[in-house]
Amino acid sequence: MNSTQTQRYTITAALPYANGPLHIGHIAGAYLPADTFARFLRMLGKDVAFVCGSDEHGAAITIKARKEGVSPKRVIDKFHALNKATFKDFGISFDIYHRTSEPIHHKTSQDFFTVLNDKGYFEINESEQYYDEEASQFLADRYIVGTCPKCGHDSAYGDQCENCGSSLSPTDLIEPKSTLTGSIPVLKKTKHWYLPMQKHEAWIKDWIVNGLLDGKKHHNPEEWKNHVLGQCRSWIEGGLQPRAMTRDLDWGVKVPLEDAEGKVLYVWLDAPIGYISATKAWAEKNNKNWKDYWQNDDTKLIHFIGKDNIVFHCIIFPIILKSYGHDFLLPDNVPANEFLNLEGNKLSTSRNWAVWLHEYLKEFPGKQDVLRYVLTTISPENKDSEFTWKDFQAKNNNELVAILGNFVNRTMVLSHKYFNGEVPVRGEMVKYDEEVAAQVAEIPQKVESLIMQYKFREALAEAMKLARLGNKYLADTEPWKLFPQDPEIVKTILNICLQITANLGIVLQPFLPRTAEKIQFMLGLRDSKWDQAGKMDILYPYDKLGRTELLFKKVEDDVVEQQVKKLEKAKLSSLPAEPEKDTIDFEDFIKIDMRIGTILHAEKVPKTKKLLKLKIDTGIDTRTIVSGIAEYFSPDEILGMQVCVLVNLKPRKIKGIESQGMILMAEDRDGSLSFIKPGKKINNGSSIR
Ligand code: B3M
Ligand code: ZN
Repeated sequence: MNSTQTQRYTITAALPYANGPLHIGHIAGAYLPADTFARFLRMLGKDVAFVCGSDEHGAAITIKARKEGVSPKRVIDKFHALNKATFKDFGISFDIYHRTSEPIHHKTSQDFFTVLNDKGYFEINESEQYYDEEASQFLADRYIVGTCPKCGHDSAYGDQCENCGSSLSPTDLIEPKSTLTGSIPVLKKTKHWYLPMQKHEAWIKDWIVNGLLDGKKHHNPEEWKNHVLGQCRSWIEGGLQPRAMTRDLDWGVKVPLEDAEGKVLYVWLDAPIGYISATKAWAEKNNKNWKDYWQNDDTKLIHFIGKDNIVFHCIIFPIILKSYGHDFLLPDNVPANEFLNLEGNKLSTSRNWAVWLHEYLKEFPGKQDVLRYVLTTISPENKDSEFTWKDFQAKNNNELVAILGNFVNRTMVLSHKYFNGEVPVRGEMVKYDEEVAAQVAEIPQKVESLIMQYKFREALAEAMKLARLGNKYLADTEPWKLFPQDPEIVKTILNICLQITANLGIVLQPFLPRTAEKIQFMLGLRDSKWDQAGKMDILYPYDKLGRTELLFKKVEDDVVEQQVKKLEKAKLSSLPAEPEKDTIDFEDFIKIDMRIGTILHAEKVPKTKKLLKLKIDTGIDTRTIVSGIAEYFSPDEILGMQVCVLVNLKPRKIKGIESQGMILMAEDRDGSLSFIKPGKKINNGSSIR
C-alpha cells in the first residue's frame, strides 16, 4: 500500500453487540488500532470516514434480554448509550457511532436482500432445523450449543466455535442443547434463503490468494497478515457451503418478502451492511456523498476486527457486496488482531474476567493515554498477548513517566529557567547535534511506514525513540552544568530538545492524542501537520512557551494491587455453587425454629475483628446474640433492621458473652455476607418455614 497515492479511506471497526460493556480485549482487538490508523491518515490530510456503531440484532441481544427479563430494546438502549460514551471518553475518534436499529439501516439491509433475491443470488430451501419445543423456537446461532466437531470445545455455538474460529451449522454440533431451556432440540421443517457460497469459491480464492478481482490487480496479498490469510485459506480449502441468510426470529430486520412471515435477516447479513448505513447517515449530516466511500475506486476500504470475525469480513460480506453490484468496494486489507488475555486467562464477559473500559475511565481519570499506550505496546497483532496490572504499572512508571514525561518535563523546566520561557536561538550545531538531528529526521518516516503496514506496536516503539534519544542527549550534554560558563551552547542544546519535544507532539498524536495535545499546548504549537515531523525548525526562536504540565504520574503499588484483588473477587464470584448436602427428613426441618426479629442495639466486641454483640427483639423476648459480621457491617448501619434469627440454637459462650441464637446470613463466593431480610415489614416473632 502506498500512503501517498490513496486519497480517501473508509475505515470500519467491528460493530460491538449492544449487549454488554466494552473491555480491554475489544479495545486492543479492533478499536485502538483503527483509531490510531484513522487519526494518522487525517494528519496526512486524507479524506477519512471512520465508522462504527452498535450491532443491535442477533441472539446476543435477545438472549441477554431474556436473561434479565427485560425487552431487547431496553438492553440495546442501555448499552448503546454506555458504549458510545465510553468510546468517546477514551478518545476513539469515530466520525459516526451509528446503530443498526435505525430505520436507514433496516432500509439499506432490506435493499441488499431484495437486490440479491431479485438477481437470483439466493437459493430457497426447506430443511429440518433444530427446534426447542419448550420455548417454541427454532435454534440457530447462539441459541444452540454443543461440542465443536473440529476442536472438541464443549460449548461451541450453532454458528461458530469461539475456541478454534471454525464456522459451524447447528447440525454440525455434537450433542446439541438449547441455550434457552437447556433441553435437547428436535428437528422440524422450515424454509430459508441461502447464500450458495460454493458458487463464489473461484473468484473469492483468486481475490484473497492472488489479490486479483475480475482479472485485475486489487491489492497485494503479501500485505495481509499471515493469520488472516491462513484462516481464509483453510475456509476455502474446506469448501464453501451454502449459508442461511434468514432466521425464524422476531427480533431483527424483517425479511422484505410477503411469504416470509416471522423471518428476519441473519445478523451477519445485516451487521456489516451497518457500516454502509452508518456512512450514509454520516454523509447526509456532513454534506458528503456516501458513494464516494463505498463505490469509488479511489477509496480504500479497511476493516478492523478481531480474529473471530475474519470469515464474515473476508468471505461472506465480500460475496454480498460483489453480488449486489454497483462496483461496491471490497476491502483492501482486513488487519484483524488475535486475542488479548488478562492475567493468565482468557477474557470472559460471563465470568467477569475483564478490565471494563468504563470502569477504568472512572477509576483512572485522565489516564486514557496510559491505557492506550499499554494496549498498543501489547497489541495482539500476530499472536495472542497478555495484559497484566504489573506490566501496566511498569510501563507507566518506567516508560511514560521515566522516559517520555521526564524528557518533556526537563526540557520545559530548563527552558523556562534559563530563557524565560522562550525558544532560544540555535547556534552552530556540532557533530553530535547533527547526528541527533539526523536520527530525529528518520523516525517519523519509520513510524509512517509501520503504521501503513498496520504494525502499530512497532510504530509506537519507534515514536518513543524520540524521547529516549532526547533523554540521552540531555544526559550527554548536561546543559545544567554548562549554563554558568557557556549559556550560548545551552541555547543550542535546549533548542534541539524543544524541537525533539515538538516532534513528539506530532508523532505521538495518532497514538496518545491527549498527551500530544498537552505537549503542543505547552509548546504553543498550533495546526501541526505530519509533514513537519522529522524537522528541527518546528519551533521558531523567541516563540513563547506555555506553562509546564506534568504528563504522567507514577502508578503506586496499592493501586494495582487493588485491581488484582478486584479480579480475584470476580473469579471467586464465578465459582459454582457448593454441592447440595445430604437429604433430611421433614421432621428434622421442623425442629429448626426461625423467627423474624429486629436489631435493637449493636456494638463491637472489644479486642475482636469480626464480632458484633447484638440485642434482638425476637417477638418472644429480647436477647443477646454474638455475630461474626463486623467486617462487613458497622453497628450504625444495621440498627433497626429486621433479620432472620435461629432462636432455638443451644446458647454458647463467645468471648465470654452468652450468645442466644444465630442471625441467618447469605455468604457469597468471595466470603462477603448479606442479611436475609423479610420482603416487607412484618411482626417480630413471625415464623419462617
Ligand atoms: N457484533 C460480533 C462481535 O462483536 C459482531 C461484529 C459485527 S461487525 C459487522 O464479535
Ligand atoms: Zn472448535
